[in-house]
Amino acid sequence: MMASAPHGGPRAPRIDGERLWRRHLELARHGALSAGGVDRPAFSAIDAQARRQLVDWGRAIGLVPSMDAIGNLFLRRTGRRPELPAVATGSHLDTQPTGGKFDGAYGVLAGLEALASLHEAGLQTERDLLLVVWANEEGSHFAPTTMGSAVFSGQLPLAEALAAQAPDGGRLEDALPAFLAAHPEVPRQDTAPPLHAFLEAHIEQGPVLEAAGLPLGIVTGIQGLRWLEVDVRGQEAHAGTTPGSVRRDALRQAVQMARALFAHFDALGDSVRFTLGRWRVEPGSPNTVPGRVRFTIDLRHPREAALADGEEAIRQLCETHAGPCTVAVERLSGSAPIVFPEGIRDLLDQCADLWAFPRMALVSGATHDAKLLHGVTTTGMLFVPCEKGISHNQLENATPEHLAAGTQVLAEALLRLADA
Ligand code: HGY
Ligand code: MN
Ligand code: MN
Repeated sequence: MMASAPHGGPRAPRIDGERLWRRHLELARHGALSAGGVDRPAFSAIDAQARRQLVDWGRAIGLVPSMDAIGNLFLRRTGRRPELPAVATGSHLDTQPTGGKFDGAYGVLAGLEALASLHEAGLQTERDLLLVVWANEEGSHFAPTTMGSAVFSGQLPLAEALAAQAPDGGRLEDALPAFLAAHPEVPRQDTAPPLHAFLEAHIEQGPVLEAAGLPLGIVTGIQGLRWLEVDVRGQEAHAGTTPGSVRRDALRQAVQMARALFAHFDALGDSVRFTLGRWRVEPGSPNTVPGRVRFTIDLRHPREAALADGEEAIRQLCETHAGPCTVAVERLSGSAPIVFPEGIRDLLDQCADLWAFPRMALVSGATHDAKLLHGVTTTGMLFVPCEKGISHNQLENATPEHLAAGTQVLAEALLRLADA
């Protein structure tokens, strides 16, 4: 059952945009980089520090923290009828290695600010409100991306997540206990709380809203995603004594595969997104012919069929260019495209109307925890612009006004959902 179509004026209290902006700067200190970005790896001590800061801010407005077995952090605001499924909002606090201040953090701080404004206005809702920090959304160290929300929604078994291995060989099952223990004041709560709805606010991480000159986007859906790894094996050899004609050079063949893959996907135009993000060359010595090369593929498209065709083309082209080496292509993870329910998009649109913010509908090019929550509850997303659409980059930037606009609409929608 969705919240009733908003009638009358806005009901949410005015949020404090200055406090919201200030908290982004304070949170960005945890993992601050010299060029203004943030490196806050999932499950690291820095990630735990940022979370402890959030728990302190939450406690100050009466939020009660808990954490589940994969490290998803929940801050609960009790409503008049705690027996009803809660309304949740949030995002993630882990970042890319050269991340920015806003990817993920905005959705968490916008949710905190919405709950703080209700607290200060003395407004209690029917349903509990839950602020959530999903663990390891980026997946850049321990794959897959959106790991915490995938475990919460039952789409990734906990045991499989714990078996995740980082490029340096470290296993999550060895790193997680210290991370969980770094939140001594947060009790464990392993049963997933039932949710009535989940809303996520996020920077767009693309150029559309800024180009349109709009402060807000109502997200219609999220494109599909597949992560693969290509593993090319040849034979290590002496760089000085081994003639090219007898080499089984894994890097030479991997480069030819990459060239063919770029040519293939370039020809498909801008609707497909194809990225070779991480290369591992072994043994990585200047005077030894590489015997093994592994490289990752991040493939995205709004249509599942195009993803399937893309994966098939990847497999064929890698085989074609294997030369004297062998090649294996492994699918690491993936998620199908989703469309958010009309009802929640309409509610967000109407709440934006109540606060007189112009907006547009758009698809998300980036993936988000809301995609995984889509499988277990009614989900929706709000976007605000970021400067030049730059993200996963230290230059990521947004304006206090846009962050406040998205937060105000989020607060209005949460209030209406929690009273439905
Ligand atoms: O990869 C993504 O789309 C997200 O930003 N982690
Ligand atoms: Mn994100
Ligand atoms: Mn990201």
